[in-house]
Amino acid sequence: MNRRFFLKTASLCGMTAAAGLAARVAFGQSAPASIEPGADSVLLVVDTQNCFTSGGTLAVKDGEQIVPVINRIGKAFANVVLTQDWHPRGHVSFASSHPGKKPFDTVHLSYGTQVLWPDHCIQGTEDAGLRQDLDVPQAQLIIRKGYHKNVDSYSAFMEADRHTSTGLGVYLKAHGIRRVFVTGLATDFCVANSALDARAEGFDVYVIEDATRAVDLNGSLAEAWDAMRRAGVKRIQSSDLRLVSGPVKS
Ligand code: VGL
Ligand code: ZN
Repeated sequence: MNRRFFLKTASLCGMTAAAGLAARVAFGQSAPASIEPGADSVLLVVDTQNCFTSGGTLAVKDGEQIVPVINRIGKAFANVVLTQDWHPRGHVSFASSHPGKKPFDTVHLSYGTQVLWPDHCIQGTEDAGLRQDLDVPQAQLIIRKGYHKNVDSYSAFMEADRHTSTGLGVYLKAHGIRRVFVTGLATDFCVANSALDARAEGFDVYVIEDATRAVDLNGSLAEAWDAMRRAGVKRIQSSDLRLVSGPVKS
């Protein structure tokens, strides 16, 4: 599977009070709603599309339940970036492109193991559209990914070949962003890979767990959380955010 669980475990010894709070948050224990998104923060809304929600071609269980959570917290972010999984017909990640294979089988490609999916999120179709109930009108950028026929891209930052950049890291840095708050679908694939790559590009990264839902294929969800923890991604809930009312200054 195209997961990259290689980053070193962070040391928990000798930490400051602030680091202690961060660690409690990272381990999902209760903490005051103390994380306040600011002008240095972006809300990344990953693949919140019809294809990944009820009635879609690759529906994630309860996927649509994240939309009201994203809409609520979105109001506290001046900076919002959306992504769309955006495949051409005959994409290499589709089981239908590999004779004899079925969805959720795997194949070996030049860049590693690829999970095969049902045909999904085909460019320009209603299925690939963003959820109509998603309400973050201030979103300033939509990154489309997975549009190269022979390369998949779970991550919003880097394609599965591990060297074709989407440009998102450079874009965020050019806008003074230091903290990335990740939401969307699916926790164990595009959300996790985006969070890991955001860390690799030097951002402070939070995954807002209740604003994500998972596929959970053969233990992929536990494995993804473990990799994110080891990489220093903070696992938080939307209730951990201190949402200032009114427009955020930037
Ligand atoms: C995704 C499987 C295939 C995702 C995209 O958005 O997590 N998962 N394509
Ligand atoms: Zn896809």
